[in-house]
Order: sequence, then C-alpha cells, then structure tokens
Amino acid sequence: MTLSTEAGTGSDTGPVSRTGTPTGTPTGTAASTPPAVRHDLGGEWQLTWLAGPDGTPAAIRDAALPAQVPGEVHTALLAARHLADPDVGLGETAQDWVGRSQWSYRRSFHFTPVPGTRTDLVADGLDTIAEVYVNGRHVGAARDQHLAYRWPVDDALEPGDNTVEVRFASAWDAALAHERAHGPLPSPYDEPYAHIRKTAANFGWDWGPHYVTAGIWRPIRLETYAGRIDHIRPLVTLAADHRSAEVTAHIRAEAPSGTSVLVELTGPDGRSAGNATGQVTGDETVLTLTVTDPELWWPVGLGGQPLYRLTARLDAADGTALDKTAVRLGMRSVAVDETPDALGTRWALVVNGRTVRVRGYNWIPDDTLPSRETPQRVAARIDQAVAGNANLLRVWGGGHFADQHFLDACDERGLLVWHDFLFACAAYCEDEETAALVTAEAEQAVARMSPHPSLVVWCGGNETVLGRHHWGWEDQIGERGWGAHYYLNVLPDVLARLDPTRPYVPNSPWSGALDADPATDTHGLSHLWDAWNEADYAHYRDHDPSFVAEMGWCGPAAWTTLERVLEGETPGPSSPLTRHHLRAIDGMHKLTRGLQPHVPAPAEGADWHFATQLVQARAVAAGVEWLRSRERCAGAVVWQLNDCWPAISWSAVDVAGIEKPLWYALRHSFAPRLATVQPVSPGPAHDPTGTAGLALTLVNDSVADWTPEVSVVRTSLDGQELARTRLEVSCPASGLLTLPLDPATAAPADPHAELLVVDTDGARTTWAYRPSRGLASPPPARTVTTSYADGALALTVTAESVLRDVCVFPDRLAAALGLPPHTLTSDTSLVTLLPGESHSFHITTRDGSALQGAEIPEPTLRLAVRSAEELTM
Ligand code: BMA
Repeated sequence: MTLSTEAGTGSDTGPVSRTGTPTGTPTGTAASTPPAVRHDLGGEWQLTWLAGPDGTPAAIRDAALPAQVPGEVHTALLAARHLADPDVGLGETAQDWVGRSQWSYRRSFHFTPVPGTRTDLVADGLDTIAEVYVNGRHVGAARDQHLAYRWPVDDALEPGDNTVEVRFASAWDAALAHERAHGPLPSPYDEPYAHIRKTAANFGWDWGPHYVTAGIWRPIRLETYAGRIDHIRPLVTLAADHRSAEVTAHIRAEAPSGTSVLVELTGPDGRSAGNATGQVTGDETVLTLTVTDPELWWPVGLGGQPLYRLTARLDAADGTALDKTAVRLGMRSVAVDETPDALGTRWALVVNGRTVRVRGYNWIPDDTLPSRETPQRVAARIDQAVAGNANLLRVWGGGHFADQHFLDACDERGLLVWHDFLFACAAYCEDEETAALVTAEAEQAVARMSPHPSLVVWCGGNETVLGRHHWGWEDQIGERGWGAHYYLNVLPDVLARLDPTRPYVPNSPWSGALDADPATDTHGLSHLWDAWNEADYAHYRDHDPSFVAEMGWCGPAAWTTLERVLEGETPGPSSPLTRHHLRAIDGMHKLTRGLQPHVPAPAEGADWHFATQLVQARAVAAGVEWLRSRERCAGAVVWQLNDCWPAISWSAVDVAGIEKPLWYALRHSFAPRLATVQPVSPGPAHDPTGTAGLALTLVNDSVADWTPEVSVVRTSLDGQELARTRLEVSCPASGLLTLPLDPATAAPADPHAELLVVDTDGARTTWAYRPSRGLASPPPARTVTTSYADGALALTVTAESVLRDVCVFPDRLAAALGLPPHTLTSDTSLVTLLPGESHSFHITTRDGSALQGAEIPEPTLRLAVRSAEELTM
C-alpha cells in the first residue's frame, strides 16, 4: 500500500492535458518522453450488495444498480428508489442495514499502454474499509476515509478492456472489530465512531442521524506518466515590515533523472512575480522566491483578498513538459497572541500584525451524504456566513477535511478558516495502525491545504482534552493511551515538518497545558455551554473569557423544512417525529426551560415553532453581544452555522439553506460596527434586568474610526416617549467604547411597561427591563400590505402597537407564489417597531428570478409575519 497525497490541484490546461483518455496514441512522439495523462474514472459505476444483515430488502440482494462516482451507496439507492428518503419520518431506522452491509463498485474502462510510462490508480477518497481490484487482481486496500490512496497498477492492467472493482466492508463491522481488539473507548454516544478513521458524525451526533455511508466519495482516476507532480506545498513568510515575502515552494514529484522543475509566480494582476528552476532531486525539490512589495491578503472587512498563482512544471531532459500544476496563495502572516493578562492568558488571532476580533461559526458537514455537498451548495453556505457578518469558520473535528472548493471560496471572500484535525468528543486509541493513519492523514491534509491563505489555525481536536478532564474516562481508559499522543506529539511534529507558518492549538477548549482544566475562562479557548445546558441565556454574562470557540442554543429548522419530514404531525413537544429530529441530550426539556423565563411556553404548532426560534435567536445574540462588549474577548464562534438534515439543532441556517431567525439576529450582533446595551453589573451575581444601571458599548472592528449618531429613547410600551438623549461619540478603529447611560434617560420608572430603544446610524437595538413574559405589552396590532416592484415582493408592516422582533418567514409564502420554500429569502427580519412606525421586508428569489404579482392569502400572511408580542398575549 502506498499512501499518497492528492494529485495536483491545479486547473491549468497548459501544455499538459490533465483529463485526456489514455486510449489513443501517446501524445508524445516515440523520441520524446510522454506527458502525464489523468483519466477520470468518475461517472456511472455498477453497485451490488455483497452481504449484510437479515433486514436487507430482497430486491437489493440480486440487483446491480447504477451508482454515480463520486458518490455513496445511499445516494445510489435513493436514485434507484430502493430507499425512501431517510430524513422523512422514521426513515433513519429503515436504512440501518445499508451501513451494516458490504458493497461492490465496479466499472470497465479501456486502456492503451504508453511506452515509457507507468500507471497508477489514484483514489482521492474511499469510504472507508475497501479492497481494490483491477481485472480481479488485488491492487490495494483502503482503511481511512480521510486519506487519498495511490496504487501502481501496471502489472494488473491489460491492453484494451479492463475492470476495476472496489469492495467495501461495513464500516460499522470494522469499527466494532477494532473495539473488540483494543477495548471500548469512552465517548458520549453509544457508537464505535472513535474506532475507525471515518467522519465521526456519520454514526449519529446530537444534531444528526446515523447514516453510516460507504462509497467512492471523492474522484478516482488512472494516472499514466513518465514524470508527475504529486503536489506543491508553498509556504509564505511575510517580512515584519510587509515590504517583502518569501514563498518557499516544496514540490513533490516523481520523475526520471535529468528532469527539472520550473516554478512561476503570477501576481493578482496576472503579471509574473518571479520564477525559479531546479533539478528534481529526492522526494522534494525546494525553490524559493522573494516577492517585493507584496499585495497583502486580508480577512474580510480589513482589506482585500488578492491571490497569487504559483505554477510548477516538470521538464524532461529532452525538453518535454511532463506535468504541470498550479495553486493559488495569498501574502499574509498569522500568529496567535497568548500574552498573559490580568485574568490569565489571552488567545487572539493576529493577521498581518493586526488583531482580528473573531465573529465566527462552527461548520459541520452540510449533508449526511457527502456527495450532496456540492461546490455550489457549499459556496452558498459560505456566502451566508459572510453575509451574516462572520469572519471565521471553524471546521469541526467530527466531520471531514475541507475540500478545495470550500477553501477557494473562503480565500476569495476573506473568510478565515480554523481547521480541527479529525477527533471529536472521545478517547482515541493510540495503537500502531491508528497512529500511522492519523499521521498520514495529517501529512496529506497539511500539504494539500497549505496554499490557502484563509486557513489560519490548526487545532488538534474537539473536546477530547475536556472529555479527559471532566467526563469520567479514567475507569475505561486505565493505563491506555487516549489520544494525547496525537495532540501533543504527532500533529505538532507533522506541522513542524510541513507547515510551521500556521499556529496550532492542541485542542478546543484549551487552557494552555494538558493538565490545565480546559473548562475555565481564564486561559485560552472556552466552550460556553452552561447557558444552554443548565441555565438561562442571561448567564452568558457570568463569563469573561479570552476566546469562545463554541456557544449555542437550539431552535427548529424552518417550518417547511420540518413539515417535509414530520408526516403530518404538528411540530412540538408531543410530536414523536419532532423529537426524532431533535438529538440534543435532554433537548425538549432544555428548549422548554429556555422559553420559560421569556415567553409562556406554547404547547404545539406554529406558536411553539416561532417561540423556540425566537428564543434561540435572542439567546445567542445576547451571548455574542455580551462577549463582543468585553475588552478581553477576542472571539465568539457560534455553534453552529449549518445542518446536515432537517433538525431542531443549534444551526443558524437549516439543511434546506433557509436562514433561521438566529441568522438575522447574528447578522446584527456580528456587525463590524455594533452598538449594544449591557447591564453595568454583570458577573455571577448579575442583575439580568439591568435595573442597576445600563451601559452602551460601541464595538468597532473596522479599520476606520466610527463617529455614529446615537439616539437613546426610553418609551412606554404604549408608545409614549419618556426620555431622549443624543450621544456624540467616537469609537476608534479596532476599538471599544463603553459609556454608562445616564439614569435620567435609561432608568425605568416602571420596568414592566417601558423599553429602551437605541438607534445608531440606522441600526436599532432595544433593551427590555423585563423578559417578554413580564412586560405589560398592549395586544399587538398591525397592518400588513403587499406590493410588487422590481421582481421583489414588499411586505410592509405598520405597527399600531409596539412590535418587537417582527420576523418574516419567506418559506411560508412560497406555496402562494408557486415556488419551493427554500427559493425565497427576506432582506430583513427581527425588526422592532414602535407604534406608528413601518418597515418593508423585501422578499426575493435566491436565483434572482422575478416574483410575479400573486396575491398572498390573509391566513398565510398571519403565519409569515410574526412578532414577539403575539406570544405573550
Ligand atoms: C459541542 C460540539 C459538538 C456538539 C455540540 C452541541 O461541544 O463540539 O460535539 O455537537 O457541542 O452539543
């Protein structure tokens, strides 16, 4: 078995074809060395069931099905209608046999030998335990979903017709066998996911189902070559004065002696920024270029994202161009500031010498079935992160490594990426085979991702050190290794060899040392889960951490997304299928407890759905704004941006791509320039209502000073203005400014009947002195009118009483417009209106097609436009 990195990622067509079919005459003449040719084996394969549990449907046992590659068994079964959509109803249970079965993928292809070359079979990803055959001859074996594999196949190939077959064992069986051999490992889920190198969440998580996949999930091809470039690993070192940058290109190639390699760097303007040539020697050839006056790559909001292009070409001694590939890269530096402070130790990202206050989301696999995570879908999700004012995504360790499309999209948008290595929430065995796989995975991933400027942090894993400290693992682990060897030795060693330019943190959360309790706020990285798990969201204010890598609150997917899978049940606590799609531990209880201080818990249906979505939005926004108002806190990364199935989960965007109210709330709370009202006496004995006094904090993450117009108005809930102040303030670039609010304006005469409204440069924030259910709000009264202009539908809401957090649900309007629910979006949501005020919500299609002037029936409008007051009537 040869483990190898993915083949060149370049998209250059250049003088060398990367996708030609090696069936005709070699491209080179007899006298010259032929260039490398890559023959894609993707497309339709034949899938057959080999063996499996008793419950396997009879129709599957003898069938040969078409299966798309890249893809997985589940998608082939769905396409052939041998499987009902497992997201619907209890479909998850009915697909269990798929992951417990063994499968064969087979196809034929034509091959013409090319003199002077060798041929490899290259699989960028096999899921997971596979034996590979060419013409019935065993050519290789795969043991790790996260690895690319390369096997020489010359001895197995025949001139003319050939077949390739990949036989997959059940990943479940393989994991259980490892568990039997090495002993069980502690984890919060009763599944053996830590016993196999495969997407952990595939075995179910607290936001996703158990769809244990198998298949050829990444491209597969033949490579025929005399010489080839395996990959380029460029490392960029920016001089402290930013006047120059050094690009060290490590080129891994296999080539005949006498082959030279040429690298050429092209600037963002398309002009050459330097080149260098060397002889291919050993495993790796290193060529260094110096760029003067580099154009710096910046995180979104702090500057542009110019991208350079590095091309590498192999030239044979006879002058033939043997292979060529290219990557894009950016000129930037990154470091972590871990200086001690009054409470402990800071943890702040520093890009190009500037501290970046992080507003981020955690990223999970965007679908349970990875082939459905198309580049377009992932780019749309990344656009939602950026449009939602996030500047970082953390790719969480229970999923899979980001692919090039993901990283390209982040590079282009300036969205920072923090990438976990693939460990989550469990003890991991340190046996020899696992250690070898983990090392190879890290080597490949680091080399493959090294060009991308958006990638700024490597992290050893998720909550494994936390688990060791707090989840009672001692009894089960005994003297055995539990993974620390990976986080402290293996991964740092790989990074020291392959990428010393990026910071590494051994785990998240992390307090600076293995022995230090990671569950404290004093040092490094925190995960804030007590508010959701144990208390009300006001308790986010008990914390003063230096960087929060996780915090979140559950809420349901869009109504229509759930409706599709609930088989007619009404969403709510007494619907078994609602509970089936809610995987959070004790989730229904926590959802209900979360509502209680704020709104009377509605029993079922539309009110329950709206209330839980609203409280999710308010909870996380409250936590994020609190953290952003703290001088100490250099980051808030919310759990979680996306979903992998129709869920009641922590996500801001559901699996259909529909923004939940949380997304709109965070677009406001993550705004680079934010005005937020906070109580002046937070901390364990804090006063959540703020009657002890309020302060206004301006947060300015932008590169220019901010001098907003601020008006602070205290109003009675029936709309009478009780006090008003105008503030003239200036908040410096990358700064915070906290102003205690004058009690004459901000202290309520009757906390049950008043509201503080702060308008700052057109953005509104409100402070209620009591939770919604404790407010004496008049019954909500409004008019809603609809009109169409420029292909958009405007819903104009005019408040006759105070309406807080008016939400619009475009998916509820879609049926009236004859469109699928996820195709519509609203420019705004969660808007607070005082009596007499109006706001127009603009509904448009995501693809830009014009909306026709259909009438929206009144009952539809009632469900599509809601305000908080409706819940407390
Ligand atoms: C975090 C994550 C996930 C989990 C989430 C919600 O700690 O690391 O493992 O899904 O909490 O419980």
